[in-house]
Amino acid sequence: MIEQTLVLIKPDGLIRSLTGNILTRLSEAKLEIVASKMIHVSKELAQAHYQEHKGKPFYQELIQYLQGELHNRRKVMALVYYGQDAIAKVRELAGSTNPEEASPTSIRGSYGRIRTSGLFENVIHASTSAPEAEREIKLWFSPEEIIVDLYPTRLMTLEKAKVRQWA
Ligand code: 3AN
Repeated sequence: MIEQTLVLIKPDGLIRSLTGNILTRLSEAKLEIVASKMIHVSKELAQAHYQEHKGKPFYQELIQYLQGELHNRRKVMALVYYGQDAIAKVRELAGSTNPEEASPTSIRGSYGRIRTSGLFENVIHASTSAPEAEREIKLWFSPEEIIVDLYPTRLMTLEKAKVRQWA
């Protein structure tokens, strides 16, 4: 099935200069990158992304982690990968959530670690299912930022909208 999936290179991946290595590993899946950007992650975005974990013991630290507060690196690289069985292929290359259980040849097995607090610091995020991918891609990207039409859109006329342009 042709599908799309969200990948985040988290602040630990960025501060440890792993971006190139991670993208090289992901290129083994022979998928197409149809969107990419660097983004400062607000608390609201981090909470929305990890809404299913609200209330878990590691939730507060997880939000701080995605915002870059644990690594003093307040940004994340967000990408959308597109192609045949994209979700499963990227999850396979990413490896298990727990870096100690992840295959040693996977991205998380190679680069992930467990903090002394117990939080899994696992370098990347990858969507786990088509509904999750849809929710996450729509959360992180607007339709104009993606070079293929993934989901239905609607045209809206915004009046008095202020947009920033090059001076
Ligand atoms: P995945 O990122 O593999 O989809 P999720 O969505 O269950 O896994 O977890 C989101 C993030 O929360 C993980 N990437 C990891 O940083 C952290 N996490 C998940 N489960 C645990 C756990 N049991 N203990 C510590 N951290 C966890």
